[in-house]
Amino acid sequence: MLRRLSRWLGLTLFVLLAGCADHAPQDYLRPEGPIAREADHLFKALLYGAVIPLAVLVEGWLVVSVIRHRHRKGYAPRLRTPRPAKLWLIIVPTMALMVVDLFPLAKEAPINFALAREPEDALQVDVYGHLWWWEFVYPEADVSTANELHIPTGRPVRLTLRSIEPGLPAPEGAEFAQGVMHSFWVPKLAGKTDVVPGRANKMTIEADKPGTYLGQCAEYCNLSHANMRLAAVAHEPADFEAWLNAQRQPVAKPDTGPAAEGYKIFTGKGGCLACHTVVGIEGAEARVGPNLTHLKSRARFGGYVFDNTAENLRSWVDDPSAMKPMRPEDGTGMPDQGLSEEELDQIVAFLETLK
Ligand code: HEC
Ligand SMILES: [Cu+2]
Repeated sequence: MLRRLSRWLGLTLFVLLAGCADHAPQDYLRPEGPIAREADHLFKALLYGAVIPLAVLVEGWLVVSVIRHRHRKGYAPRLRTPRPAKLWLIIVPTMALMVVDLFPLAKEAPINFALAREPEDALQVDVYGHLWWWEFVYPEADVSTANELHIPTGRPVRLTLRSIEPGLPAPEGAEFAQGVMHSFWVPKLAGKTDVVPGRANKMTIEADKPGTYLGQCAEYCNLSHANMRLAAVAHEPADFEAWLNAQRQPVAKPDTGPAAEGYKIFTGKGGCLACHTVVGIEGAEARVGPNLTHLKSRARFGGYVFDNTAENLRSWVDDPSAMKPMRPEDGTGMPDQGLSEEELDQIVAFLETLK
């Protein structure tokens, strides 16, 4: 009995201690920006003010009554609480919950939640949750990228989250032509916000310091949900402007060597133009898959899962579904374009020029 108990205790302790891990890139208990901090204050107030006291009260009551009545047979006795106390037990938590629920809705609430405010001077970014990757569009700069959301530090970034862009044609035969639900979550920068078909949900994120903040889709969205990660990359404002400027440059067409051959395949028999945008290549404007104009400026690809090496890119173009479960036959994900070994080398040589 004692042995079994200590085994369970050990296991519980182990799980609890795992929460103290130092290297936890998605630890929301260590906020790294004002929005996340505001949510953290609310969380801690509720945790210490309500959750822990209530748990101690209710669990304590339970334990005491179990011990006190342990010899009793049959059903547990009913708790005998005096009537007025019962009433307060209902009224007080109800009021507390109303305060917590309703105040964020009021514009000039005493506790002014940054979460509900439309910030001034925010950078606007449109976010689209695809199956299974994130598209980030900077409408003022006419730039778009995938899975890596670049932001300036010290400035709120207002995200408009949609599942599928209104009016954008869905891929032929797509099973999920209306889009599906996702949830955008970068734990150190903000709480999560659902991405819902037919809606444009808003949220604000902000980072104090430059760095890479990991996140992921937090709403089950079918096959490759677990492979739908992202990173928010925060730069000093000047560096951010430089990044934006670099993203705006069109690609130069390679003239010689395997890259030039790869360019021909990319724009021709490879069929890549049906799904990908490359600014600078005529007719490369499709947005079924990520914008590849500056593919190599990104650290990872395929939903921020794979290191952006030539080797990985080759395996990807060779057989995308072998690397990441997708169902191109149902219109979700990237199909195997049936290229030969030599063509694969050439197309990767071309992709490697997309700096
Ligand atoms: C039917 C549409 C379709 C075609 C055709 C297509 N792709 Fe894709 N591609 C996608 C989709 C969708 C993704 C995103 C998959 C994911 O991450 O879940 C993708 C992702 C990629 C990526 C990773 C980009 C990133 O940043 O994550 C590369 C590189 C790529 N495709 C190259 C190619 C090349 C080269 C061709 C032509 C040989 C091609 N694609 C043809 C749909 C397509
Ligand atoms: Cu998702």
